[in-house]
Amino acid sequence: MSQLMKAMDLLRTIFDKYAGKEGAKDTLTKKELAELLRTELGEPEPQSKAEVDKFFGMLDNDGDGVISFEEYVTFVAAITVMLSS
Ligand SMILES: [Ca+2]
Repeated sequence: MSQLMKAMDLLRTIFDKYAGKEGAKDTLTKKELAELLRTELGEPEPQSKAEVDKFFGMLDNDGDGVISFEEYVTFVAAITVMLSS
């Protein structure tokens, strides 16, 4: 497997790990997103509700109240560009 394939596989694995915690298994709820941010990005705890709402609003492009895999990948790509520039 190429490094890029491995990276994409890892992104999917992390998404599935949190998306499977409650509700639909292929989307992230606000609670699941908060947990992902805290655990995987080392966000300090506790995050304020306003911070989580802000992140959630940035990710939820179609405004359906949950984060799809596509929305999550878009977010990860944006973070990557931010961190490397
Ligand atoms: Ca959405």
